[in-house]
Amino acid sequence: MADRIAKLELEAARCRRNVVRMVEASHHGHLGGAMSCLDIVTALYFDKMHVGPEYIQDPERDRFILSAGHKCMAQYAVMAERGIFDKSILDTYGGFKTKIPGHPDMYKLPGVEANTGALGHGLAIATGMALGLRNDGKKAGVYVVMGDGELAEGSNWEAAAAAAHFGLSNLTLFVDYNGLQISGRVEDVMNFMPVTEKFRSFGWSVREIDGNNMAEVVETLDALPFQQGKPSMILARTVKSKGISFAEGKAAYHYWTPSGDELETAIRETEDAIKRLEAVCGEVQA
Ligand SMILES: Cc1ncc(C[n+]2csc(CCOP(=O)(O)OP(=O)(O)O)c2C)c(N)n1
Ligand SMILES: [Mg+2]
Repeated sequence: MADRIAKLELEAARCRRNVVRMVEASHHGHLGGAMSCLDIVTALYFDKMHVGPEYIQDPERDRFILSAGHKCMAQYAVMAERGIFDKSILDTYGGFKTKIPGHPDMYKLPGVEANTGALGHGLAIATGMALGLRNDGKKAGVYVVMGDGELAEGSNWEAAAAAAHFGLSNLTLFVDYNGLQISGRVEDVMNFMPVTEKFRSFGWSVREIDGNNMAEVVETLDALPFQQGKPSMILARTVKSKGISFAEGKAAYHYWTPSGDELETAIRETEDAIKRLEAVCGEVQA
């Protein structure tokens, strides 16, 4: 288990460096939300889901829906690290005719399952997918990452009711609870706490974890579905801009246009994290 967690932490560190690489190339991007959900997305792509470059068209593949599409640098970083597209494409982030625009586009990047960016649609899309897969007798799971500010979209609650009504145990929702949205603290803009009780009352099976703790993320994924006949919801407490010291927990870094020596600092910090975790992985294997 220690070996498995250490390797995933190293993959997450490499993916954080990929996020910074995209900002290096384009000079801007949604840093905060990408970094907060990145450990979860890494564990899904590297440890949990049946996905990969060879399975893009496979009807049995698991489906990942990034409902909060602005967090897409996390998904691109992980897909590139997982070999689903060439890493050189990271340097085209947000550019003209790129495969990796500022919100994910299934018509541009093979492996993206749905176009997102307008908040509040991913869970409804995923609910339909999960129902369809079950009706077709497929074992594939559907995994959604949503933002905590995004909970304010009313369409989520219609989807939450439908997913419970249909008893979709093949559907898993992570709420990336970093406490911040675009304009400040979620509890000030639109408070949806207690979120766990709301989902429970809708008929979901619910857990609460530290979403930046890889061991907790992996244990949670291993325990899915939490209850047969119910969809699973994980309230994942995270830190916005996790891994970038000057930006952690600050609403101002929701969208980052680097100034001063910020970019150099972010490169150094993410590269140091990789080196540290490479050493740990070497020790664990030895
Ligand atoms: C329907 C809709 N309304 C508003 C926006 C603008 N918007 C982009 S990101 C964001 C904040 C989302 O906050 P949260 O879900 O907490 O994600 P985080 O910023 O923490 O990644 C908003 C309001 C949008 N993309 N879609
Ligand atoms: Mg948030």
